[in-house]
Amino acid sequence: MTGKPKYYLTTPIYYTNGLPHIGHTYSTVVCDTIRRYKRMQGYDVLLTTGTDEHGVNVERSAKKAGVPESEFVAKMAAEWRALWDELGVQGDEFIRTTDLKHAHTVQWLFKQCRENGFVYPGHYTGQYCIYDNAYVDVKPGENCPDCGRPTETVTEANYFFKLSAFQKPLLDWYAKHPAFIQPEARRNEVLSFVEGGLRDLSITRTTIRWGIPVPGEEPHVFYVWFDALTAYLSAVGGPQYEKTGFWPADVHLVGKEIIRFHAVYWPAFLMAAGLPLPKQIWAHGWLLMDSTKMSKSLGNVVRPRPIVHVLGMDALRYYLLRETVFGQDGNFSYEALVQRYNSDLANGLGNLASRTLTMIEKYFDGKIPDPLLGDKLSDSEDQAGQSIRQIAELMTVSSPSAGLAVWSMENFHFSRALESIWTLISAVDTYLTTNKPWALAEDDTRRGRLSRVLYNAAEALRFVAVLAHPVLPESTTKLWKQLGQPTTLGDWPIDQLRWGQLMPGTPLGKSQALFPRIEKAEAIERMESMENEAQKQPSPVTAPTPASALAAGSTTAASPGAAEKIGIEDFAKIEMRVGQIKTAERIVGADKLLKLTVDIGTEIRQICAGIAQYYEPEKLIGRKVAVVVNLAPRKLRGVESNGMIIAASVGPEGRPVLAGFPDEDVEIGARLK
Ligand code: ME8
Repeated sequence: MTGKPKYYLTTPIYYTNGLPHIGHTYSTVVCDTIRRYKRMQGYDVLLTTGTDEHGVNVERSAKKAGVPESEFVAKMAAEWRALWDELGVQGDEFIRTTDLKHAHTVQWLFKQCRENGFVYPGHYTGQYCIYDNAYVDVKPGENCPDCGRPTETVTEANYFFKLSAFQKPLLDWYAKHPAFIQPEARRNEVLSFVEGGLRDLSITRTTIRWGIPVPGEEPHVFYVWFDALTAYLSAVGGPQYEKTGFWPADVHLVGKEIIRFHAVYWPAFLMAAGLPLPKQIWAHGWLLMDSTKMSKSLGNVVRPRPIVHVLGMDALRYYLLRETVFGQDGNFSYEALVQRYNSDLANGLGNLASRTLTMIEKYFDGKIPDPLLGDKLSDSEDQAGQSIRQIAELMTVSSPSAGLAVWSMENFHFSRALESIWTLISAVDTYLTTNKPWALAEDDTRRGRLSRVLYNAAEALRFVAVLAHPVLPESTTKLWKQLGQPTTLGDWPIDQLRWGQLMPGTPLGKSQALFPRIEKAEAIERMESMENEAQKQPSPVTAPTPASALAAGSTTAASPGAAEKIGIEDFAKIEMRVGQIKTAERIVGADKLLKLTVDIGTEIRQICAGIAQYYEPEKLIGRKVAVVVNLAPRKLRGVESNGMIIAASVGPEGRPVLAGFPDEDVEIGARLK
């Protein structure tokens, strides 16, 4: 046990009848951000995520896949876990509702509720939505009001939980804990639901086989919400929760459609068992696709993996937190995602870091300059430098005025926190443009000023690295190392961030592009084709293969997440041949693309290549290149491209250098293996 204060937060426990989409990613990334932020504040943080593996849906999906339920859920849970790893999510505890310790906790909680007189046997008939695993308030023959699918009339013997007994205790609790349900709109919704009266709940089933057995009452198994919600407690010791010290939870973060289960049922179950209640339930909005909720049952989903492969995990994390005001619904589009990537990450943070560090490398031999180095000129106080310092320092103040980074993060205003960090970035950009360090460097008598300007810019970058770390763990860690910082950024005490802690003379680390710029149409094309590939996967237990990532062309420097290994059989799927460029011309309106015709031995192909800024078209004619010939044809800026020319991506800006065959005059059409 550490002496640090504890902080426990949870994502929902996701259903395993499908693979994660970016709606799930959203909740999980938000939790991971909070986790990292709280850790930097000195808390001993525990983040629980996991999978909800029981119920009719899983029974059916497993049957469809032709495997036993236990095998099906094990594979699916592994997929969910792997994805969270790829997104940099630091889940401390991955709880599966098929874990033995969870079954014990559910059975124990039931026993407590029963002994306290809140459970009784009965019969229940109702309209049941098997897709949402819930009885719904509709007449026979009517569809589910939430997902629009048909409902089924179900009558069964089961155990009831006396939810009706908790109307007053719950209302009293909400009144005494006004921040219990967030945001305000959801609180009001729950209050009016409870004020309208509560019906007792059926908490066991005899119609389902795949569930946790009610001890001594077989064939009863637990109803999915009594089972699923209890996972939050199983993760922290179950009946022995006092020993771990993590219960009650600080925050259960959920999507708004499951607020009622969390803010009404869950506290009632806990009250009935005499257990402490969580401190807060936070219900965020939905990510929409064309104004409709993205959901597994509707099939209108976008998966995170193609985005991570093409733009990197931080790009997705940034977009999710920056684009939508936390609590409200937000729209997802590839267009807006790449736009944000290029404007805020590549041109904003990435460009500022590379400008500043390159100049320190060049003018100060790669060591952080000394801001107090004297000037021979009677240089007046560096007013602009002072104001950069002020902007940076304000970010760290825990006060609501001006939406500052730390305060906003503390209050889960993620988009405002990022917005304020980006005001610092653009202030430093302007600062460099106004002070022109490259011009100061020409004049030896201005060395003191040059030193101050670059120190200020580097120190501001250090602030950005610390403040943005919870959202952008991967790139800020790179930046931290480039600034020559030996400490672990994730453990850095955010509340102790002060101007001037960057030590002059510190040698910079190795420089590395944080966010290489990417051509919008091409990036969208790649993500969409990977997504299409993924949708075609035969079984839900089979993840998109790395080969599909390659075929979609995601092997450039802009693929920081593409570190998975592939088997030789995957590599063999890619057919690469020697081609010879016959014609090359520029494309009007696409300044990065060249339209080429390439002889690949068996035919002449039209291929577009993003090399226009680095190669003169006329000099390419006759050149032999490596071509991926079995890539599905696609349109780049409206021009059909039937294949891909291989090029190395060099330097921070990802300059393409064509792969070639300098040693020998190789035959056109020869296969590369
Ligand atoms: O409901 N936008 O699991 P689930 C934003 N097993 N968030 C979304 C989203 C979207 N379009 N789609 C899903 C369950 N989510 C139960 C939970 S908890 C004890 C049991 C997120 O797989 C959001 O957090 O359907 C939502 O509440 C959750 O995924 C639902 O995941």
